[in-house]
Amino acid sequence: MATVLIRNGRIVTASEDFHADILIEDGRVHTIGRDIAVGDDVEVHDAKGQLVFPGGVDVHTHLDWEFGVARTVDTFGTGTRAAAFGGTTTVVDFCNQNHGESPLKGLEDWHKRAASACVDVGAHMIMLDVNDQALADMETLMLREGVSSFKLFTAYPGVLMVDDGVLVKAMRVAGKHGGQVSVHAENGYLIQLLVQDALAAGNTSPKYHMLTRPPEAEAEATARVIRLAEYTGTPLYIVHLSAMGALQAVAEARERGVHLHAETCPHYLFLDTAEYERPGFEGAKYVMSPPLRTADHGEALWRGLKSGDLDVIATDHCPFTFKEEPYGRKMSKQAGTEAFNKIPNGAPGIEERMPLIFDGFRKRGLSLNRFVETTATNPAKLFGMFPRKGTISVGSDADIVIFDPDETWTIKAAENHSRMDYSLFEGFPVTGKVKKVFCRGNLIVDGDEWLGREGMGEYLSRGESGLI
Ligand code: DUC
Ligand code: ZN
Ligand code: ZN
Repeated sequence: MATVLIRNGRIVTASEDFHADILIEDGRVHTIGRDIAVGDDVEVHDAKGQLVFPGGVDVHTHLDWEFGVARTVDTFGTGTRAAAFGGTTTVVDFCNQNHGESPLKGLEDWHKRAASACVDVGAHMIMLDVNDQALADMETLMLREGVSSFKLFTAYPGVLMVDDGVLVKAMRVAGKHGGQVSVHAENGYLIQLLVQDALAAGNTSPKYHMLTRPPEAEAEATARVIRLAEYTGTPLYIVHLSAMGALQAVAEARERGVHLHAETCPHYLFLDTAEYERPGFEGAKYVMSPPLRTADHGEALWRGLKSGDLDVIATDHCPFTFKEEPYGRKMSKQAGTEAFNKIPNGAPGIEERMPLIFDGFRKRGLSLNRFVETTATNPAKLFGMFPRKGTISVGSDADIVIFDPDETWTIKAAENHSRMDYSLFEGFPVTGKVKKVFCRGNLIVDGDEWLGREGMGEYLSRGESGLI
């Protein structure tokens, strides 16, 4: 493996901001210092005038994933290549237990699909059928398989939802071995009722997805699961937080000292309910759960990022194309033309996250350190990958992004690298562009050129959930 020198860059981590060179050997950061002298055999990259930060860590993706009758369109190969073009070099993806099966079987299936990954990948386990054997399997997952986080749902009754007793059982087991429970927190029964009401009234268009999943459903479920975590003492992570009532519950719990962390996603920061007023079926592009909220919720989330009540920005990349062709109806929003509750639930974003957040943070006066912290360091710490991932320090994996903070460009789905035929952020002007990306010292993105390959990603056996 080549020895690599990145010189003259401005290195930004969650806590530092300084000019230095980085020498990479055997895929790891070997030396950080000024004016490192090397021989002709070393691959040198000049980062003068550029930022150099750790590769992004996206801890919320659904690649090649069967979701009810739908399936996400990106493979691990296409999804992680897109991630890399956007400056993300670590992905933690959701695999799931199937009803009546062991979660270990779910992980085995996931490994086959994940074999095409171009960047390093870990797995969270979605628990659906939490019987005694599954609880024992959770221990095996943590102790033997490197899966230290579990997702449970308080939404989708009859499909994904678990009751509060199950949540407590899972929390107890996860807590025994330093694991963590993540929760999709929306009140499933309230949503079910509102969906029935809407359909009975003949309201089938995409915007009813939003109208039947009100912020109160999220606020209630978030406050409830926080109390359960408070009782068990197990670290809790709220995924894709979108509503200010939910954020308030997080902030209050933190005041009480609850071991709790929360994630939001770029779409909740940059978009609002106006997207559901688009003509025809276009609103289906924005059908994800929780749905987009009114702009005041977005403003509250930005405040949460400033105050520290929100710790992580991840994508919830759950891609279904808008058009049916070429990947078929199962992978397309068109599967739901009959009614909003049949629209495959999820949206893309794996490639846009880092530049979009960089630009948003700059405009909102959040620091570069906080940008790195929320997009790389915190997720690496919370999900047991730090300091191998999420920072630039001696001994860390050389996952590094060279980033031009001044280049202005426009987001266009047609220029993205995933299989998706739309972007939630189409036409957004962005200042700040990924120029080069290294994954364990390998240059995998050089401008518009792809130098990586499918299968080069390694499986990340993760450890205990860390503190931040
Ligand atoms: N929750 C997710 O995290 N992703 C896709 C759909 C959902 O409900
Ligand atoms: Zn969810
Ligand atoms: Zn998700």
